[in-house]
Amino acid sequence: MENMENLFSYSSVQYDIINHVLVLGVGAMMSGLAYFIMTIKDSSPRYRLTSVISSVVMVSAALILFNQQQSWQHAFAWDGNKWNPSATTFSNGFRYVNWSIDVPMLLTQLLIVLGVSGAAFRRRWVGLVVAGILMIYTGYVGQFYETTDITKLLIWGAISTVFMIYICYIVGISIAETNVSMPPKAARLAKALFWLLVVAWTLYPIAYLIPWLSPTPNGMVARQILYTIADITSKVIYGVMLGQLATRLSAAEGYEPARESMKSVIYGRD
Ligand code: RET
Repeated sequence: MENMENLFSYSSVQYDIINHVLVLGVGAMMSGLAYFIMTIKDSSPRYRLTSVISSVVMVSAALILFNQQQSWQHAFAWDGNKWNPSATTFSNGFRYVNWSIDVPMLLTQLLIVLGVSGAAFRRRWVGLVVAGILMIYTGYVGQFYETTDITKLLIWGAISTVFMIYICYIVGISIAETNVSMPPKAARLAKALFWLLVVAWTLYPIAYLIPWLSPTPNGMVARQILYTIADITSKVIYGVMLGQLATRLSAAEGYEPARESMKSVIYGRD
């Protein structure tokens, strides 16, 4: 019963919105999976691991979000007027544990598309993965205190944030370093990816702080909406952009995809 969602009764609208955004999340991950599988040959073989990794992330995220949605349905009972807590509970902790798969994957695929390799890859990769795991598990510990001890929530959250800042720094320098040797359009896309990552990832600590910022049923609705926006941007949109970057770099290296990319449909041929 550690999570604050279990402490409230919800109106039918509040309950439904949470149920619906969780299903939206599952749908986005399943769609992403289809997209990443079908666009794998838009890039040359050296970049294709990014589509593979995106697909892996989609499977893991779709499964956990489906589980969240099912457990939301079981955690409350309708009394004709309100949805009240039932004998089973809802927990956001599943998300944190699931991030142990997704966060290392998302960071690995970035290094691969940027073309970081050899000793530099190994050094950066270890740093990013270790910091990612520490960021997640310190936050995981902290979220157990959200209904009992806000000070502990804030302290663990602050520790976790140090690791997130370190990750953003390593990602930032990796993008800056590789930007110089990229064609201008690809370089711009890589910079946009950096900002997308920073903004999307920041939504997670905001969701973490909701029990402190707004300990109300509407706060809980806001939290699940924030999680869903963060999930779709940090996994699906991020994966699509990385795929586009891989396609551009492949084209600059002389690779000809079997068909046109969506970009050339929308903006005309380069
Ligand atoms: C926590 C705890 C509070 C402080 C910070 C956090 C950061 C979480 C992040 C999670 C990213 C997850 C992703 C999942 C994708 O699959 C743990 C909430 C900084 C950044 C990208």
